[in-house]
Amino acid sequence: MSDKPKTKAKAVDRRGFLKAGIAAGGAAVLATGARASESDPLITEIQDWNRYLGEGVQAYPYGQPSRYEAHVVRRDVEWLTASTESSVNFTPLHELEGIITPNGLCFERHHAGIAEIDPANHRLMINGLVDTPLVFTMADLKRFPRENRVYFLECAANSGMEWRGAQLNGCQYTHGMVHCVVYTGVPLRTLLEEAGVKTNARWVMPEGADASAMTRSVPIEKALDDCLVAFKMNGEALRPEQGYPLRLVVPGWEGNMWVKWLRRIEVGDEPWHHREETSKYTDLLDTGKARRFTWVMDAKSVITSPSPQMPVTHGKGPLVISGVAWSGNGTVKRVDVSIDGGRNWTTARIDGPSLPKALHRFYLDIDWDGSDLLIQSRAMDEAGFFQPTKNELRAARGENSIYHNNSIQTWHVKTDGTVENVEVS
Ligand SMILES: Nc1nc2c(c(=O)[nH]1)N[C@H]1C(S)=C(S)[C@@H](COP(=O)(O)O)O[C@H]1N2
Ligand SMILES: [Mo]
Repeated sequence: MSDKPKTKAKAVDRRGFLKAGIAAGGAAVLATGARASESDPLITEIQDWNRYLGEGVQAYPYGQPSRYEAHVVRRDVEWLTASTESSVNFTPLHELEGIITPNGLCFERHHAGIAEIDPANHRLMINGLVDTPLVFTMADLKRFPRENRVYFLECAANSGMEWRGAQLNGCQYTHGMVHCVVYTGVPLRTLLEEAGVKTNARWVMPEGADASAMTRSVPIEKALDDCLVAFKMNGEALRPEQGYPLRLVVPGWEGNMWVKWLRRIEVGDEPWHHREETSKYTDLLDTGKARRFTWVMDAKSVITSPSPQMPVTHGKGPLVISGVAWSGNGTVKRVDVSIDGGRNWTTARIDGPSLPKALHRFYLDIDWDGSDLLIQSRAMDEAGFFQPTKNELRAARGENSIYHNNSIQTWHVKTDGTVENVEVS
């Protein structure tokens, strides 16, 4: 292990922070681990699990994670939970790797609880400005050509509690209203063409079958572009909490439009101005005016480890900085990481698939000298958009907003390895 010469860290302000060595090209980090000659009973002795037969095939065969992973669960924030029916919980981003969110860990946001629907009793209607209003059963939908696509879903309120200052201690809470899965479904375009869209059609309104009857106005261009009517996630049926048996997928656009328990799509010539696009999911500016129809989720990223729930426990030396980046504009082209609060940036290594409107995994492998770090990540998407700093975002959009906070997150890694949510000025 190469220990860099130590220098004492100063106060928690950006100027006082020292740079830890960044491994050139990410390849020069020395391997960690003990020498095999140092006897460790866990490797030299035969352990019980190596000696005795394990559990047999389970009678109830849906697989579960190891019991040692029982802490890897969705969590909520008590004071953000109005009632369990109108609620949200958060994806444990800090525990995940790669780009796919396991089904049981996808955050949930419901306005009226989880509708329990027998797929045999589920229908999807297309009506309004169409030549032939149609009603589909689930079996009907499964006879149309289908597609598989990987997309992130981000609630517009993700990071909303961080607008005015650093608040929640963990990327699960600050950034956990995002998930990314592979959907299987029928292009909405195919179903609209089947019904025959009239020439004066400009908007569609998906509606949910839950007690909130969630509705949003979606422009016809988007409906005919990449939207999917999906019935599978990560290969298996949608989970009840994700809209079983059918949900709308609106790639790159705010989660609220991804109507779950999808029962109807009305085609019209103007937007409906419903609750979720007027009093909610609009961005109140300092001028008192509100931005509306801000659908695209802009370039964003966060370091998932180290982070407050994922402290450094191994001391100085090789340290893997891991994070996720995404953009509703397409692929993420580049992610930069700073370890000194944004003064110097190093281009991180994107590893794994780079798919449009999907999570991207990035790494920066450093040699930590044990001093305080202010770690940040900054994504740039294929349209050329960069994530703003918190102050840049506030200058543009004021401090009244909740939604669409895509600003740069800072974690303070302390000398003892603990990590805290902070802001730099
Ligand atoms: N029918 C219906 N669809 C809905 C909602 C809802 O409450 N009812 N919540 C919306 C919101 S605000 C978000 S962010 C996403 C959350 O999707 P998820 O629960 O799969 O994470 O679903 C959207 N679709
Ligand atoms: Mo949402």
